[in-house]
Amino acid sequence: MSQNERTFIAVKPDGVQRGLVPEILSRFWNKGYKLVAIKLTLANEDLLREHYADLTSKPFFPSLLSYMLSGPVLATVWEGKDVVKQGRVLLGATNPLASAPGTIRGDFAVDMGRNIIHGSDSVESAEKEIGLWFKKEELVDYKPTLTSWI
Ligand code: RTP
Repeated sequence: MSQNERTFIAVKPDGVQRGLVPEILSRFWNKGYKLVAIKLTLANEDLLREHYADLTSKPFFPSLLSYMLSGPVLATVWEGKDVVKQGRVLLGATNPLASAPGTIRGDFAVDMGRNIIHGSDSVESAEKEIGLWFKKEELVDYKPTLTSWI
């Protein structure tokens, strides 16, 4: 845990196409996290194979791959206290059947294969994922006035 912890959050292609980007950004912003990097991008297979390296042998991997390649992804990095764990709380459970109302997946998703958003599950995964999706110079270093009040 640290004040400057960072996490990687990606709005998946269904979340982008459904116009949920502003809603999702505002949930992280309003919670008190600082946006450090953001870009709309088309993933490619090599990137996704690295991102989901622990899932490549799973039976659902081919459909996960085509889902993630089906449209643009909004890749973001957020910074703040406990942002990895708190980010997962904001997302809700992976399976929308188990995700509570009030969470992003609980409010907007019905299908595990279209669950709108990804969030790093540990500080180590966050570091790996940020490095995969962003170049160092795309991470912006600044001091927002807001965070001193949180
Ligand atoms: P994410 O990486 O997207 O935040 O999801 P997660 O850690 O909560 O879940 P993980 O087990 O890493 O799975 C990654 C994504 O794969 C899809 N999935 N489909 N049985 C299935 O059909 C299945 N299981 C997982 C989901 O899109 C999940 O978010």
